[in-house]
Amino acid sequence: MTKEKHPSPTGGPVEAYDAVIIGAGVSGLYALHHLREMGLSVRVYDGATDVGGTWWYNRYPGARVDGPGSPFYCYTFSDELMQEWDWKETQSEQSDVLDYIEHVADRYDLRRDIEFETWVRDIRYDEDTQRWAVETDTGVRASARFLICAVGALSTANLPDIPGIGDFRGETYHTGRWPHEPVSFEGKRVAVIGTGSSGIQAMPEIAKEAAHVTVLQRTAQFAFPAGNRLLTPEDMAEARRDWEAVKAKMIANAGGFPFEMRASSALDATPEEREALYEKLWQKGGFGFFLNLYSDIAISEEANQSLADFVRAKIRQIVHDPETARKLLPDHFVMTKRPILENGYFEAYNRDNVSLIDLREDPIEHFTETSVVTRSGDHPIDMLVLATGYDAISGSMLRLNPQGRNGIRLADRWTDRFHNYLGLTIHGFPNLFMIHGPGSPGVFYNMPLGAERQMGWVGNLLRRLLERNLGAVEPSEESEKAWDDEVAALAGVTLFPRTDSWWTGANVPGKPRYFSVYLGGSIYYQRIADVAENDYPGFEFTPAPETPASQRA
Ligand code: NA7
Repeated sequence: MTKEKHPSPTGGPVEAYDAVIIGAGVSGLYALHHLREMGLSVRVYDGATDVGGTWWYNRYPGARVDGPGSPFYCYTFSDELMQEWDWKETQSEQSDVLDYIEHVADRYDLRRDIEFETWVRDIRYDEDTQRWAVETDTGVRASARFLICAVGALSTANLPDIPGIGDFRGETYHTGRWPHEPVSFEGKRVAVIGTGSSGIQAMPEIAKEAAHVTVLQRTAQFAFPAGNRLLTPEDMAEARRDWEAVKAKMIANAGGFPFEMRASSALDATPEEREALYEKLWQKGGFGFFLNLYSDIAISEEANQSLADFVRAKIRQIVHDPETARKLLPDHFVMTKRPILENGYFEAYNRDNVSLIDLREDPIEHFTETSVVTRSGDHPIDMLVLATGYDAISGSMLRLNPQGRNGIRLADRWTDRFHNYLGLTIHGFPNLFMIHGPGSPGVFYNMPLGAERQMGWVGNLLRRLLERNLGAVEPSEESEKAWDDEVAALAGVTLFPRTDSWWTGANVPGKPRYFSVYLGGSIYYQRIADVAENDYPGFEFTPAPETPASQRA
């Protein structure tokens, strides 16, 4: 199938494709590769100047993989790719991950179908032609039968609305929009707002150079030693030795990584046994900490408390000033906000040039041109780093301003819940597919592998449409409701919904407040495979209109 140009009813030319993909990050790149292999004409739009998505944007100092890490944060579709790419560290630096993604783009010649520096600002479905109209900020307009939204679960910056923040005249950076030019902290007084993964990674690096760093903390966090280490040639050889078996393990694992998880309960161990396990894992560091934990840490309050107490004791041990240590002690259930891997975060508070303001005791009142003013007084600063996170999971979808059948707006449908079916599709939005959207395992799963598996499923559904000459597919409202219940039931047995986090939408004022991630990646992939095998219950198919698709731009 080929790309065609047709005149647009409003003037400029409209480029017509079988599929448009929004986003050239980890998911969008795989989607492009997959749909190309199917023989479809595809165009990708991305606002950045190159591939990488979140790895292109997040260039703040200290940015690293903070998941299970290399070498398994990778695509699995190509054995050659695995064999030829050598990862340097277990917790790869941002630039290393970006190198890998760029290598994938080169190797599969992906850039030729990507239009960079092109923001999609509007997507509209036309029921008569069964096509999506895509409007961009550069004036490029496209039409496509299928729309793949690979827009990232963590890409719409959450900018705090604090009185006077716009008046501050010093340099201001959001960690997720970090400049490409080097940023110098030398001799500067820097305020960092936010103590999630980004703030906790960035602060110790900034403190090495800055005159002073003031951390403005809203919620104290549990953070664990990253245990980053170099990967040796032997490590890589071992990872590749039986790649087929490794892949099988990744597929079987709940999080998409080739690790065994401990099945036993913390409550079956004595306090001494628990302490010994936590200490062993703490000394080793890395995401393995969480994978090797007791299976009920995020389920049982008592089990949770045993780990929370252990980490709080560690914080007290590491941080010399008792008052600072007190402010750093988290009081939520451990693991129920995104667990954080740190590289010298707590130690950094022992430096003379780092201080902490607990916003619960001493809230920000406003900014001036040269300072941040909290209840206790004025703190002169030269630079403001906003490590304030994202309108996660749903924000990037809504930013596309989607309008489905009959002009229905996604913003109007997603006021109370992020209604969806299988975390992939939305009623009223035919032939639109989300990768890592709400209702999917998304951020709880190995992102490259998850993108491959979701796209594999989407590809099969598209094949069904094409082979049977069907025009469009969308889920029923009932199936969305049932899916929502399923997501809620899985979350309901855990402690996750009981803590305010970006997983529950609590970090963005006015957002629906519920835990919208499908817990249990392996169950999820079995579920969606079953739906495909049973001929797509929960979906409604519409016949293709008379006119051939190629003339329906
Ligand atoms: P996170 O994890 O959402 O962290 C954002 C931090 O910013 C967190 O400490 C927030 O406090 C804080 N925050 C947000 N808004 C404000 C305002 N208005 N005032 C003060 N503090 C605020 O984002 P990250 O970028 O660190 O990490 C995102 C993910 O990227 C991470 O989980 C990894 O998966 C990779 P809160 O906890 O909401 O009280």
